[in-house]
Amino acid sequence: MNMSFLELLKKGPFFLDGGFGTLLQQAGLKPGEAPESWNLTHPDQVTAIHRAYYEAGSHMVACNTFGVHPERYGVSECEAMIRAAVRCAEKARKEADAGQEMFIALDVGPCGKLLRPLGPLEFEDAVRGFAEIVRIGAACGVDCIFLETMNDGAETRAALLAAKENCGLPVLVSNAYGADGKLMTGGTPESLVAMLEGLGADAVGVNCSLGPDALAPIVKRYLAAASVPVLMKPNAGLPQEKDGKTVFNVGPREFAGTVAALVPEGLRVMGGCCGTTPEYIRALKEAVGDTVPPPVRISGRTVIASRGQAVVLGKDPVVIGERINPTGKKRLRKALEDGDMAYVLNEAIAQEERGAEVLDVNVGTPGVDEPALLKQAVQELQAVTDLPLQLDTADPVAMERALRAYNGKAMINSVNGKQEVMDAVFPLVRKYGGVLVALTLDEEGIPATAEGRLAIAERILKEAEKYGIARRDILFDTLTMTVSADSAAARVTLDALKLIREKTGCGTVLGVSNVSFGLPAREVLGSVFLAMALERGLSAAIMNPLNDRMMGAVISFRTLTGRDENCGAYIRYAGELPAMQAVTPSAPAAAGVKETEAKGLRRAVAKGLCREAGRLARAALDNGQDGMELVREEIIPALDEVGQGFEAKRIFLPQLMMSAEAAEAAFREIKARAAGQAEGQQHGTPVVLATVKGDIHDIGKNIVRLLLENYGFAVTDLGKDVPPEAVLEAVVRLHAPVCGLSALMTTTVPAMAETVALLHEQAPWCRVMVGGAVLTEEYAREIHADGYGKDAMAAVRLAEQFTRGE
Ligand code: B12
Repeated sequence: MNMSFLELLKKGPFFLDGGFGTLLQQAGLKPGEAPESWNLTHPDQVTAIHRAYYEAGSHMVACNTFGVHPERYGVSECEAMIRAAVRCAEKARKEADAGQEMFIALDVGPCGKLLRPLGPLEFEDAVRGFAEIVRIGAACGVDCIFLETMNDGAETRAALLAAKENCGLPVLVSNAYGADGKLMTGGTPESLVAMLEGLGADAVGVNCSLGPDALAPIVKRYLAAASVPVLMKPNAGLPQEKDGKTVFNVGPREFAGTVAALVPEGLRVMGGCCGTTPEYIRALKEAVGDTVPPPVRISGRTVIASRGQAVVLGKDPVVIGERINPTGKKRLRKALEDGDMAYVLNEAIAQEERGAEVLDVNVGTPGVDEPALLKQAVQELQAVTDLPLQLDTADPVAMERALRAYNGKAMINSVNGKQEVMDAVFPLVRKYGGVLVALTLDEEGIPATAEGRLAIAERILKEAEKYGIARRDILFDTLTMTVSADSAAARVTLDALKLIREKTGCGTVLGVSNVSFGLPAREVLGSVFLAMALERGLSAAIMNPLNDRMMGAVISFRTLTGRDENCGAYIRYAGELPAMQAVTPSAPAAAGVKETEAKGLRRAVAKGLCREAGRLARAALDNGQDGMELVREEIIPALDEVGQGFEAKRIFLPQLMMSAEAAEAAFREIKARAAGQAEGQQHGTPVVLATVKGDIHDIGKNIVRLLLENYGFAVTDLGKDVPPEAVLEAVVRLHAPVCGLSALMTTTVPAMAETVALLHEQAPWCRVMVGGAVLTEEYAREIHADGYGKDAMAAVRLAEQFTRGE
C-alpha cells in the first residue's frame, strides 16, 4: 500500500482534497464550534464531505483532525476524535463511486503555541505532543501523515521529526507563506526545502494563506530547489466579508487554470484549501487532463540552511567563521569554562558583521559538559544570528543533541575514513540531514600523497551511499598541515583538493589557518595559501573573517574571477577598510579594542544580546552615566533601528523579540539603580498606568513608570493588554487623580479611545494622559485625552500639572 502511494505521488498528477471548514459550516457547524468535534457528533456529515471529494477525483483526503492536538485536548479525547475521524474517511472510501486509488491522511496542523525563543513551548515538548497524535493516527491505519498550514519552521521540524520517529508512514509537509514569500518566523522556500528534505519529508509544498496566483511564484521556488514531489493547496483567493459571510474571490475554473498551468513545470500533487469545494477539485482534474508532470528532478546543489537563509556551496566561495573554536584561544576557553555565553554570541555577531556566511561552533574543551554546552550554544546562537551553523564536534552524543536543537540543515564537522567514526556519524546525517565535512584520514593516519587522500574520499562516499546520503551532501577536507614542519605539506593538500574535486565531483572545504602555524606574519602566508586553494576550486574556507588580509583574499578572488559585477563588492570593501582597521567590531575583549559601554549597549540591544546588554548597562552606570540618558541615547535608538528593519522585512520576529529582551535586561539594571536613588522622595500621589487592550508593548510604559516613581508618584502598573474595565476598576479603587495609557500599534489605538471614554464617563476626577510611538498630539486630542506625552519626561510633567489641578 505504502509503495503504491509513494509511487503514485512521485508519478503525478496526484489530487488532494479541498477545503473542509466551509463545507462543515454549510452543513451546520456553528461559529466557535470545534470542527473536529463533529467526528463524534455528526459523523455522517463528515463522511459525506470526504465522499464528495473522492467522487470529485481526490486520490487522498485529509481526516478532520487539523485541530486535534494535546495542547488543546486530553490524550484520550484526541484518541477518540482521531479514531472517529479515520472511521469517517474509511466509510467514505468504501462508499465512494470513484475510479482512482483512494488514500487517507492524518491531518496535522500547528499546535497553537510558539516554540522557544518565540514562545513558551520547548522543542522536545512540541515533538512529544505531535508524537502522541502520530502514534494514534498510525494505529488507526491511515496511509500517510499530512503536516499542513505550518507557519513556523521550528514547529514544522518538531512535527516532522515526531512523525518520522513514531511511524513508518510517508510524510507530506505543507507550509503557509505570507505575501512576502516568507513564513511568519522568516523561513524561505529554499531554507524550508533544505531542512525538510534533510529530515526525510516525502513531499514538500505550500497551502492556505494565499490564492493560486500569489502562491505560484513560491511553488516555482520549491520546484527549483526540491528533489522530492512538490505539492500545492491554495485558497480560493482571498477571503472577504459579504453580508456577514466569508466569501472567496477565485472561482473553480480560474483556480484550476492557474494550478494546472504549473503541472508542466513539475507540480504533481495538488488540491485546494480554504474556500475550495469538490467543484474546484473536479475543475482542477479537468484542467490538468492528460498532462503529466516531468519526472522529479534531483537537485545537484549542496545547500545548508538556517531558519531563514539557504547557502549554496560550490558556486561562490563561502566563508565559514572559525572564531567559535577554543583551539589555541585562551579567552574563549575561559568563557566556555565559565559558561559565559555572552562572549560566544559576541564572537558570532562580530564575524557576521565582517562577512562570515556560516559559523563554525566548537565548544569542546576539557572540563565542560560538551553535549549540554553545544546544545545551549546552538540554541542561543540561533536566537541572535540567522547564519547557518557548522556543528563541530568529535562527540556523537554532542552532535546529536546539537542537530536536534538546530533549526535548519546544518553543516556537520566532521566524519573521516575511520570505520568507527563513520558508523557513529552517518546514521545521524541520515536521520537529521546535513552537509558533511569529511576529512581524508583513516585508521592509518593522513596519507602523504594526494592519491592516498582520494582513496579515502572514495571509501567514505561508498560507505555513505549505504545510508542513502547523497553525494551532494558531502564535502571533503584534504587537511591543511603546517608548512613549517613539512615543506611539501601545502602542495599535497592543494593537489588532493583538485584531484578530489575532479574525480568525485564533490565540493571541498579547508581550515586554512593551520598552514602558517609556527611562522611569523601568519596571515601573509595564509592569504596566499587561501588564494591558491580558491583557484583550485575550494567551495568553503574555515577562516577568521576579522582578518582583513584573509577576507581581502576572498573578496579579491571573487572580483578577479568575474563574480563581482563592476567590482562593486571590492570597492565597498576597500572603502570600509580604514574604518575597520580603526575599530574592530568584535567582542571588546576578544579583539582587544575597547568600545565605550554605552555604544556597546546600543549594539547589544540592536543585536539582541541579552546578558551583554545587562552587563554593559551596569558598567555604564558604574562609570557614572545617567540611566535615563542611556535609555534616550542608546536603548531607544537601537529599538528604532530594529523596528525599521522589521518594517522593511530585513528582520523577523525572533530577532525583534531578542532585541526587546536585551532592552529589558538593560532596563532592569537602570531600574534597580534608580530604585536605590529614589528612596525618601515619595509624595505618594497615585497614578494608574497600563498598556491598552490588545497591545503587549510595554518597554516604553515601563520607562514612564520608572521616571514617575523617581519623581515620587505611587504608580500602580496594571501591565500590558489591559481591558478598559480593569483600568477603570483600579482608578476607582485608588481614587487616582492621574492615569497613563500606552499604545504602540495603529490597531490598538481604538482600545485606547475606548478606555479614555470609559474613564471620563465613570471616573470624571481622573485626568488621562496618553503616549506611545504611534500617537500624536492631534490624535490624543481627537480621542479626548487630557494630555499627550512624547516621552517619559513629558509624562512626569503632565502628572505634576494634573496633580496641581492645572
Ligand atoms: C520591541 C518591539 C516589540 C516587542 C515588544 C516587547 C515588549 N515587552 O514591549 C515584541 C517583539 C513582543 C513585539 C511584538 C509585536 N510588534 Co512590535 N515593536 C517593537 C519595537 C521594535 C520597539 C518598541 C519599543 O519598545 N520602543 C522603545 C520605547 C521606549 O518607545 P515607546 O514605546 O514609544 O515609549 C516612549 C514614548 O512613546 C513614551 N510613552 C510610551 N508610553 C507612554 C505612556 C504615556 C502615558 C506617556 C505620557 C508616554 C508614553 O515614552 C516612552 C519613553 O520615551 C517597535 C518599533 C519602534 N521603533 O517603535 C515595534 C512595533 C511597535 N511593533 C509592531 C508590530 C506590528 C508588532 C507585532 C504585531 C508583530 C507580529 N507580527 O507579531 C507584535 C504585536 C503584538 C501585540 N499584540 O502587541 C509595529 C507596529 C506597527 C503599527 N504602526 O501598528 C512596530 C512599529 C514595528 C514596525 N515598524 O512594524 N514588538
